[in-house]
Amino acid sequence: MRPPFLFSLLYLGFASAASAQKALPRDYPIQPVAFTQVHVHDKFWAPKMQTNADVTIPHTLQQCRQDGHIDNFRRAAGELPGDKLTQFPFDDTDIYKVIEGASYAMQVKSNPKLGAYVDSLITLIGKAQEPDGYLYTFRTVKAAKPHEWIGKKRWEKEEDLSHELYNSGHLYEAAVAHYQATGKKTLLDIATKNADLLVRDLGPGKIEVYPGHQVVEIGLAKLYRVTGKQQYLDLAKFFLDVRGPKGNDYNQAAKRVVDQDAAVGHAVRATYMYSAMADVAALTGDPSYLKAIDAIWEDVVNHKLYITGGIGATGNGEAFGKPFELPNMSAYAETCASIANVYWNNRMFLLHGDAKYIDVLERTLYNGLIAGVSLSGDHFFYPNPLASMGQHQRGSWFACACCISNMTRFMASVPGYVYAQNADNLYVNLFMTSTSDVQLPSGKVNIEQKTNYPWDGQLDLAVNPQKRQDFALRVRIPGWAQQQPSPGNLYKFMDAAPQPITLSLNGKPVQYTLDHGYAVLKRRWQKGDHVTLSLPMTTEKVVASTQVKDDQGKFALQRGPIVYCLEGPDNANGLVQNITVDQKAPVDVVYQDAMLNGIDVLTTNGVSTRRQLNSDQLLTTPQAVKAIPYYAWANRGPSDMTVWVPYEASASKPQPAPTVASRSTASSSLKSTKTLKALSDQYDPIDSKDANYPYLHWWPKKNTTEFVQYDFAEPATVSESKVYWFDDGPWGGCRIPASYKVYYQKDGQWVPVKNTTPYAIAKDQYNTVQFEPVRTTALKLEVQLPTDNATGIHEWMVK
Ligand code: FUB
Ligand code: ZN
Repeated sequence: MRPPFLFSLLYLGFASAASAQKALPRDYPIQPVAFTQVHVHDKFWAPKMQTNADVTIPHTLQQCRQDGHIDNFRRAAGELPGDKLTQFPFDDTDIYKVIEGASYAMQVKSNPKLGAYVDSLITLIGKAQEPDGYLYTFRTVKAAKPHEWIGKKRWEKEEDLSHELYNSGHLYEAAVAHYQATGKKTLLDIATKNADLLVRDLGPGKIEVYPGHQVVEIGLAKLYRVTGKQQYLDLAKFFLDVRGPKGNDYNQAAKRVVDQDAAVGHAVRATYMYSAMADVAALTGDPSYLKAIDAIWEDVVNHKLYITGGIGATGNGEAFGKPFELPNMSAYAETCASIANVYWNNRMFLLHGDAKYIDVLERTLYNGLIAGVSLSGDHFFYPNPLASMGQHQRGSWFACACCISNMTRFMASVPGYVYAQNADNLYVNLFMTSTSDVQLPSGKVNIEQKTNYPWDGQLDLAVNPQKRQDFALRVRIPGWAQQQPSPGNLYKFMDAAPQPITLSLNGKPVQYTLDHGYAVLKRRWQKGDHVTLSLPMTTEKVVASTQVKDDQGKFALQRGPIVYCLEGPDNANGLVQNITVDQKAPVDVVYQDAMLNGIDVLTTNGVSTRRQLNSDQLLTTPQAVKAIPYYAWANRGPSDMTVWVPYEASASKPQPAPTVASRSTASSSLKSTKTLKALSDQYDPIDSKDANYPYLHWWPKKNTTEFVQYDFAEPATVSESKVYWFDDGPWGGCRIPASYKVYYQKDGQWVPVKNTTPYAIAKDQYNTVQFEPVRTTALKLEVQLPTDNATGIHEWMVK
C-alpha cells in the first residue's frame, strides 16, 4: 500500500500537547509521534541531548548575553540607552531559537531555573515589541546610522536582506514550542500579535513582498495549527505564491515556486522553503507544490547531496552548486542546511510515506548534522568540510551564530523523528533505545526499543498494546542495508553483495515484503509481542558517481548509517591526505569505549607516499590506517582529515619533499598564524579561486601593503620566486594584487632583489620572477593590495 497523499484527515497532533492543537480540516496524512512521547535512553543520543541541555543551551544564552543579542532587545524596550546594535539584523532569531531549544529540553527534563530565565526573556521580548505588533529590534532601536540592510520603511528591503520576516518566522516557531512545553501563552501572544500585523500589512492587494530568507512560512503553518486561524495559513501560502519569476536564484525567486524543479541558491533559504511547500500542500490540500518539491528532491539526491547528508556545496552565496559539484575541502555544507534537510525530508516522508526520505534524513542526522557540534557541546562548525589540512576548527561562537542556535533547538527534538503514525499504521523510522506510548485509533500501544545502534544492527522491539488490537507495524529497512547507500544514483557500494536481513516475531523469522522501504507486520497484537530485526552491519566502501570529480579514485567507508573519515591523530605522522588503501583491503572494526565518547573504530592497511628532493620517484611506506566516525572529527585539535580515501595512487596527495620554503619559518603581516602552512604545502590549486586547499588571505583589508616572509633553516642561495595568488572574484573579496616585490635580507636590512624577468601578475597560474642569485637567510614578498580588494596566496615557492 502506498500511503496516499490524503487531505481529509483530522490533525492528530502532538500527543502530549494535543490540547495545544486545533482540529484542522486537513494536514499531513502521516503524523509524527511527538518527541515528548518518545523517551530516549540510549548510549548515543541520550548523552548528546543531555549535553545540549546542560552545555549548549546555557553556552548559547551566555554568548547571546555577551555578544549583545539580549541588549538589542533591552534597547528596543527602552531599558538600555544608546543605539548600539549587534552585527546582523537577524540576530534576534538566536534568542528565539534558543528559547525553542530550551522549551523542547524542558519538556524532556524540567528545569525551573531555565524556565524562569526564559520567562524573563519573553517579558523583555514583549517590551521590545511595538504597539502594533511589529518586532524587529534593528528598526525599533532607531539607530542614528541604521544598518544598510533594513531600509527606511518596514518591509522595504524584505525581499533583499532585511530579514524582518525571517525574524518573525523563528519567533513563531519558538512561541509554539514554548506554548506546547509550558501551556503558557506569553510568547504565543507576542507571536500572534506580530502575525496579525503581518496579516494586516502583507498579502494580495496589500504590500506584496516575498520573504528574502524563508522560514516565516513554516512558522505561520505552526501558528495556524495551534490557533486554527485561517489567515495565517493563507499568508503562508501567499508568501510562496508571490515568489518569482522576477527574482534570482539566490533566494529561489527566479521562477514561481510551483515551476521550480532544481535546488538552487542559498541552501538554508531553499530547504526551509521546500519544507514550507510541503506544509502548505498538506494543510491546504493544494497538490500543485508537490510536483516541484518531488522534482527538487530528485535533483538533490541525484546531483547535490554529500555522502555525509550535507547540502549546499559552495560558500559563494552559501548555496547549492551545479550538479555533481561536491568539492570536499571547500565543502560548505552549512550546519543549518543539514538541519533544514532533516526538516524537509521528514516532511516528504509525512506526505509520501516512503522510507527513502528517512534514509536521507538518517544519513544527514548521523553525519553532517551532528558534526556541527563538538562532543563537549560548546564548539561549532558552520561549514562542514569533508577534508581538511588542519585549517578547519570548531569555534565557540560566530558573529553570525545561526548554526549554533539552530543546533540548540534541533538536538532537543531528535526523539520526534523515531516514530510516525497514519490511522492504524505505526512507522518505526529510527532506531534508538527508548520507551514510547503511541495512541492509535485502535488503542494505546507501548513500544520499547532496545538496540546498540548505530554500532550494532540488532533491534529488539517490545510491542505492548493496552488490549489485543489490530494495526500494522511498519519497520523501516534502511537503504544502506539493501546495498543502496542513498536514494538516487550519486553513490553506490563497491561490493554490492546482498546481506541477509532477518525479521522475527516472537522468536520466529517472518517472511515480509517491502512496501515503500518498510517491512509490514499487520496482525492482532497483544501484550508481550516481540519483534527483532537484524540488520547487516558490514563495513562498506562507497564510491561516488564518475561525474563527481573530487571523489574519483576514492572510496568512503560506511558502517550502518555512520560515514567514516581518516583523521590525523589516528594515523602516522598526523597525515591522511597521502594515504592510499587498496579497494580490496579488509577492514576490521573494534568498539572503543574510551575514545571520543565511545565509537566503533575501523582499521585497515594502506600505504603512505612522500616526495623526495631531486627525484620524481615517490617513497612508499606501508602503514596501518584507522578511521573514526566523521561526526567525531576535530575533537582533538586541528588536524588532517579526509572522508574520501584514495584507492588509486593518483588520487592521493604525497607528503611534500622538504624544500627551502617548507623548511623555513613562515611569518606574515597577518595576526593569525593559522594559514601560514598553506604557503609551502606544495598543493597546486586548480585555479586561483580554488578553495579546496588552504590559502592565506588578507580579507577584508584593501589598499594596504602587506608581506609574507620565509626565514630559512640555514643560509641558502636563491634566484627564483614562484607565487600562486588566491583570487575568488567575482563573489569573494580577494583579487590578484596591484603589485608585489621580492626582498632579501642582507646585514639585517631588507634589500630588493635584482629581477632579471618582469614581475608579471596573472590569475590561475604561478607567477615566476627570476633574479640575480643572492645568498641569504630570509626572503620577503611585499604585496600591495588592490584599491578595493584584498589578496591571498595559495603557494609561494623559492629556488
Ligand atoms: O541569513 C540568516 C542566516 O545566516 C542563514 O540562514 C545562514 O546561511 C547565514 O547566512
Ligand atoms: Zn547556519
